[in-house]
Amino acid sequence: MGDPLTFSKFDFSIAEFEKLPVNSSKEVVFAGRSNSGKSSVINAITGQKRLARSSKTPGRTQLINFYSVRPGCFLVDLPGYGYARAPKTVKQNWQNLLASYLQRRMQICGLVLIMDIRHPLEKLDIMLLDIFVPAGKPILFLLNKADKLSKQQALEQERLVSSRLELITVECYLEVFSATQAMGTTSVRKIINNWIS
Ligand SMILES: Nc1nc2c(ncn2[C@@H]2O[C@H](COP(=O)(O)OP(=O)(O)OP(=O)(O)O)[C@@H](O)[C@H]2O)c(=O)[nH]1
Ligand SMILES: [Mg+2]
Repeated sequence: MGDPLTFSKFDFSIAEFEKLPVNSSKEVVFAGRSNSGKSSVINAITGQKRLARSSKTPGRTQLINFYSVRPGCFLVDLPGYGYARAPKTVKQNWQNLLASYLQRRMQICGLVLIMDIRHPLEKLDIMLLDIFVPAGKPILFLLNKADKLSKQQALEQERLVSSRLELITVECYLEVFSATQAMGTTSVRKIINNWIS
């Protein structure tokens, strides 16, 4: 039998957090800056080239996309943050809704925070962590686009991030990843499967 994640199917999109599904028991949330590779990572771990739409234009994913792994169990692809096209009031409203989703949604069983390995833990990533950490749930830090660095440089970035994660009080995982080269997929799948099992 193949990995359960490879059976993922696009289920639906919502534009507002008020429309969250009621028939959900588990949600793994994928968050990160715009263009960090969230959609590409979802494609890599599900082994499907076109499940989530990836794009060179930042801010492409405007909706919250739900991919079902099995009935009631979802991978949730959030729109990327840090893309400054929306008006300030719209962004503020969105941030408030995102915060209440991340803090109160019982179904969330883990957060995958996707970062470009060359620019990890930026201001908006830290803001997101400040919101999510109090929920006490596990976090997987994914250093994506590792193919853009040499092995040595990637290792240095991993060490740097790892030292900063010592301060985090919840269960943490750190993985060097490349969506384009499917690097790190085995360990990432293992962690997520453990969360949703
Ligand atoms: N070299 C390299 N490029 C990558 C990798 N992952 C994603 N990309 C590229 O980065 C760009 C953005 O990828 P997406 O997956 O669309 O990023 P996203 O975070 O979903 O973006 P938004 O939905 O706009 O927030 C695309 O051009 C991808 O091909 C990777 O591991 N290595
Ligand atoms: Mg996307």
